[in-house]
Amino acid sequence: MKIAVVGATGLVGTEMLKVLAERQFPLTELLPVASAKSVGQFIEFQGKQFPVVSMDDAIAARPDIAIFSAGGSVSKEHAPRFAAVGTTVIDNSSAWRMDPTKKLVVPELNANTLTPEDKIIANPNCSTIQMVVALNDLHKRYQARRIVVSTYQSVTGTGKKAVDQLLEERAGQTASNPAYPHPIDLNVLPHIDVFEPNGYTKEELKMVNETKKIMGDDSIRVTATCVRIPVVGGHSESINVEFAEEFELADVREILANTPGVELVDDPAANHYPMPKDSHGKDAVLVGRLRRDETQPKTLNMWVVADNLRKGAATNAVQIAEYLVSQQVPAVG
Ligand code: 2RA
Repeated sequence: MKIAVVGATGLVGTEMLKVLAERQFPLTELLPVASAKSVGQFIEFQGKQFPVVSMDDAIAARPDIAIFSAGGSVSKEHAPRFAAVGTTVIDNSSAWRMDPTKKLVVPELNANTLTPEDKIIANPNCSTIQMVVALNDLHKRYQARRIVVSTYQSVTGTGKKAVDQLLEERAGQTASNPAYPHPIDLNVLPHIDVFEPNGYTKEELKMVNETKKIMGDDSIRVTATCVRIPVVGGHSESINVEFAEEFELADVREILANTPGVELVDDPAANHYPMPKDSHGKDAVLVGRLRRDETQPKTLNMWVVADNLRKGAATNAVQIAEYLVSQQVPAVG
């Protein structure tokens, strides 16, 4: 497999290379793609040095798979160019997610819908991925009707500039190149991505719309509040889900213990519950604080944490690539 990683020097791109190496992805050639100022530099991968190449050179090399994490406008412009030479693109931006001709894939839920004709595959938003992984098997058993989610999202979801802002502020300095319109250290921002005319942010609407598309069920009502917190690595979510069917907490626990991609961390008496610190470097979605919503029937409260750069981005994309390999994605040759 000849693989291009577009945006190879960014936070997610770096994590993608790490995940590809860790999972011993069957890769014969790596084409790291980055902006003009990085072209010619070398990236180490599995003990070998690979030169950073330009977009045009990567397309000319006709990789089998290109994993993109370089922002929506780069994906819009260049993903179709890779697809035109036969490459299958896995795109981590929001550019194609809601395009009805493109699949939005979380492998545990819907990789089996992919066909060789899918040349641009969308990787969902990080906060959506961890929610649907946690809810999918419960939804199959009890039918989710309404989801109320509030997120507590790490600054790594914004990128390196935001991590630098937090660390500079924490060191008592004024951020030299702030990512946010307010300080983030010792603060909380109820503002992720841009505001839409209905008062929601784009991040909140991603959670609403992507959840329905991935779960293949437009009848699920979702409402979200997305919040940035001063944490480096790991998104957390408080999820309140109302089901059509009644449940027993013991059964919910059992279902979650057996849900692919989920790790149950739920022993409050021993102070065991999911925390962003414990999600670092993990691929699993951590689920805990399971309890009934006592204000209405058939409703569950849960707390869900995942490493947003791993399952929320890089790991999910690499899992899609692994699925393509398992299905013998046609080599471009
Ligand atoms: C964030 N959802 O955390 C974004 C990253 N994709 O801002």
